[in-house]
Amino acid sequence: MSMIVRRLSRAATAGLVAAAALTAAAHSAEAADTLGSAAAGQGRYFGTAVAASHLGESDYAATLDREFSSVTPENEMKWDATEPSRGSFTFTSADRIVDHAQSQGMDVRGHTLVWHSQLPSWVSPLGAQDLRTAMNAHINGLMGHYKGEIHSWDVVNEAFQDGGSGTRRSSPFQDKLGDGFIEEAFRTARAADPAAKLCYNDYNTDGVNAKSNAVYDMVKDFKSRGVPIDCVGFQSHFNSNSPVPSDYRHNLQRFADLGVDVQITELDIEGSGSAQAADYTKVVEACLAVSRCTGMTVWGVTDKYSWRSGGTPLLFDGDYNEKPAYGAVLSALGGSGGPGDPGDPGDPGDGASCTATYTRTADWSSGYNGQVTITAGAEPISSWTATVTLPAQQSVSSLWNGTPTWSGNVMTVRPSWNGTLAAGASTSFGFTAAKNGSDAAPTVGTCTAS
Ligand code: 9MR
Repeated sequence: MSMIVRRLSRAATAGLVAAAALTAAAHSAEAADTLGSAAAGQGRYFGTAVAASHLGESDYAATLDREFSSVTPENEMKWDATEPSRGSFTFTSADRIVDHAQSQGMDVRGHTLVWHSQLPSWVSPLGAQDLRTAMNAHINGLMGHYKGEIHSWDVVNEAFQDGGSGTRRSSPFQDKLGDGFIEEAFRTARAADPAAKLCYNDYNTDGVNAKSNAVYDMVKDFKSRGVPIDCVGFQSHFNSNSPVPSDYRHNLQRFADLGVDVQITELDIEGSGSAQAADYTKVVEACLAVSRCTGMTVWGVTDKYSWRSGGTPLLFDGDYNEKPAYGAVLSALGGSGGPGDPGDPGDPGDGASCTATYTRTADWSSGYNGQVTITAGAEPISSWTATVTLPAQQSVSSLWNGTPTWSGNVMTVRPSWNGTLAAGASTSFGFTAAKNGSDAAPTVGTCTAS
């Protein structure tokens, strides 16, 4: 058997849990106007998925550390990352996240122990008995390493089929071990770390439907037979094809009524502006209306690193500006100091913010028309400034709906008549440029607002 590369129990060896608890108290006392502290005021955590590879980026880490009270490693605790070959555990990336979280007084959600996806190739060919042994060894290896350090574990992830039938999804575990694999995983998990909340986690179970009914029946059965389960995670990946269900709160409540906690585990909502903000408000309000909804996790810090980055589904844009959705969440959580309040640590200026995006609206051989759309953040604004850097050869012959000043090939544009924007509202300016041999796109810099 190969060497198991792990410390037996990080908490036991380093006394980190006690240290983290102390820092946690300081964390929530200091920051009264952040997602984490506002949620704490409601008795909830507010978390985010985190990638170890971004922790070294100062703006990423600053936003993470300021706003969130819980983290979920986005990929680093998955089977392929932690046990790439049988019996050989590697925790380097996951440890980085856990260490970072603890140094900031944040809690950690464990994601995930048994899942059909991101499985290393050695797992699928195993015969039934061997697979059972490997599954239990994996649970014991991971949970043992982090014993006492994880508030909730996604023990089994996405074991039910999408669509109308409410049947189990085909996977090596389901196909070889049968329906009982989930129960076995939960029993093994309870013994491995009795302090961790044990969750079943899935998507498209956010409203009442055949899939959520099947999960509901399983949880009910587990509770009636004493199979250890403490919580159900609702991933809550929403977009126009899968909107926030109108019976979301009702669905959370019916699970809670079975005697389990519910958690919103991977929240993201594609969209922008006030419509996205309104959807986020619905989700937060649903959780707050269910006393056993113990916390929410968004699936990433910034739009630019989201698994659905094209859908801009998160609370901070690619420049870490607070989006209207951020203000909506903070306010739904009862946060006292949203953007615009003096003292809001996320926005130390006057709270005004904006984003600028560029599109080419017309194109011909010697020139083009460009358009820059300015969108106000979570607060109304009375003015904005956007910079546009043109390729050196190009020159601008006319500009409308804005007032430019020039420094070399950098054009700084301020409003002409269109400085005042409501929260989340947009305006745009346009310009005609001569290519002079370069067809490259201009670069739009950070938008500033007042
Ligand atoms: O966000 C994760 C992405 O970086 C990975 O490439 C992907 C691989 O499957 O997993 C994503 O996270 C998923 C999560 O683990 C389970 N629920 C769905 C999430 C989004 O796909």
